[in-house]
Amino acid sequence: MPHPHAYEHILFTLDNGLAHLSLNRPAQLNAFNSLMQDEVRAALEHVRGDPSVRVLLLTAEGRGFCAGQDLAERTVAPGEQVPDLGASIERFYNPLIRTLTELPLPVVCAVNGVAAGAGANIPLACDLVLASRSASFVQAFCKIGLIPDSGGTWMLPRLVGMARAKAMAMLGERLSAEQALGWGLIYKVVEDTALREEAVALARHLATQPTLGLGLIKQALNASPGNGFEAQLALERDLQRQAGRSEDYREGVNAFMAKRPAVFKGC
Ligand code: T3D
Repeated sequence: MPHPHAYEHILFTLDNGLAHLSLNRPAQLNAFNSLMQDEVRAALEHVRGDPSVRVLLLTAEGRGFCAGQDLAERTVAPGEQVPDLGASIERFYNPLIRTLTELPLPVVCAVNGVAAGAGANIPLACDLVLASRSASFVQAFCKIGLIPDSGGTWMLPRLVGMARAKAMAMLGERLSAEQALGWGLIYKVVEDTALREEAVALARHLATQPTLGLGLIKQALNASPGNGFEAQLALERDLQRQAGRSEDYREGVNAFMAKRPAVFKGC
């Protein structure tokens, strides 16, 4: 039985190594208000601290994936002090992106609809991103005088090249799921009605795989853009040394030689 946790603005279950976090403010297209931020932070802390978790699936309820920061929390009456957006980024968005990229396990993201502002960049910090055919990606920040955050200015030029990154960031046009696939932002486009099922199946598969090794693959690939060739070769050596000491490596080799399916424990 999945183990449900009681939250107001997210759904969070743990089931056989799969942690499933679904954003749940559909009427606001899952925009982040402070309570949803607190709940996402708490759920991710649980994921980080629970050694039985072997994969995280991030998705959302309703017709949208996430519309970024809830702008209803950002209206300022004349004479009122403007909120410190740097503090907001430091408190929630940056730690969220760091957590997703540093979790030593695969993070699957199923983008079920429009993804805007921070909501468009959060998937880019995940490892395997599926999007429904009707999903779209909008770097909406420029429309309200802001800059792409949540790692957007780092990820976008690396994924799509500087020319497209600047157009996305300065025009804030909607990018369809097909375009996002063609531009290298996501892994796969799935029919709307099949997205949830396919994402869960992918996550369940990953939950049976050598988690420690997958975490090291993620670490190596995430380090690659910041490393020179020699540094990356040295990192591969060090991480392979670690992988080679895992129980799952021994099991993988034994199972291969015995011509039987491997049974991985994740360590
Ligand atoms: O502030 C900080 O802490 C700094 C960090 C910032 C990070 C950020 O994410 S800044 C960027 C914030 N997000 C946006 O600017 C996106 C705003 N939303 C939109 O541009 C559009 O809603 C969408 C392109 C996402 C979708 O358009 P559409 O036409 O499909 O839907 P809609 O009708 O605009 O929205 C549906 C409802 O969701 C609507 O409410 P209503 O009229 O039905 O009661 C709309 O107000 C609400 N909604 C959508 N986005 C937000 C939102 N409510 C609050 N905050 C939102 N971001």
